[in-house]
Amino acid sequence: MTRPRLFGISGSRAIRAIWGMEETGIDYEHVPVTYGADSKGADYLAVNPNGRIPALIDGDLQLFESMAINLYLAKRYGGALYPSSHEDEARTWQWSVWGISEIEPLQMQIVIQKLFTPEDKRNPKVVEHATRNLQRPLRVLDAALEGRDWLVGSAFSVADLNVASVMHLMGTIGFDYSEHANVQRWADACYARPALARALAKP
Ligand SMILES: N[C@@H](CCC(=O)N[C@@H](CS)C(=O)NCC(=O)O)C(=O)O
Repeated sequence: MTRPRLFGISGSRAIRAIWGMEETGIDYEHVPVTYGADSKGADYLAVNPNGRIPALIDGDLQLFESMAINLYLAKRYGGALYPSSHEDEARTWQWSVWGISEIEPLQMQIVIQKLFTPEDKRNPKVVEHATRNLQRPLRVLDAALEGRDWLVGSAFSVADLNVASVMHLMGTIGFDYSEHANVQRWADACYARPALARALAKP
């Protein structure tokens, strides 16, 4: 049987799915497509017509969207990484969608300012506004983690993987979690996963 193929470099949103793949422990081929011209060539557009990374090919399945890729990988290959009850499965979907809708757009505003805008062109108001607006979802996450180590069930799962992988850039932009101690504790535990270290070591 052909190994699953995962497309995308680790220094991009593809890290989410590379981390997910590493958590499953299965044998796979990593194809380090970049998000520039690489992802706009005809060969890659046949894999992901959006011209974005990551994407996955597994047998007859071609899949884009990092959250969907991780949910699929966890359910198919991840054993206990995927929840066993319908209720926990629904909570996992909830958190996965929440990460990309409540956190990512605000986080990206800060990322664009701090990492992709020349210093003389930055607008501190954008960062202030996004930082302020992030407090509400972070309070929600902090409350959900009160008295528990993980978002769903009693062990690290694809719910933690998906939310923490979306939020991975928060570390790069030096986001201050001091008002959200549960988030900080949980993030530290997620980012200490050996699977993430292996994923980050990939091109
Ligand atoms: N919602 C997508 C976002 C993927 C995405 O935007 N990836 C960026 C790299 S960080 C990309 O490929 N950008 C190239 C482009 O937009 O042309 C996911 O989570 O998979």
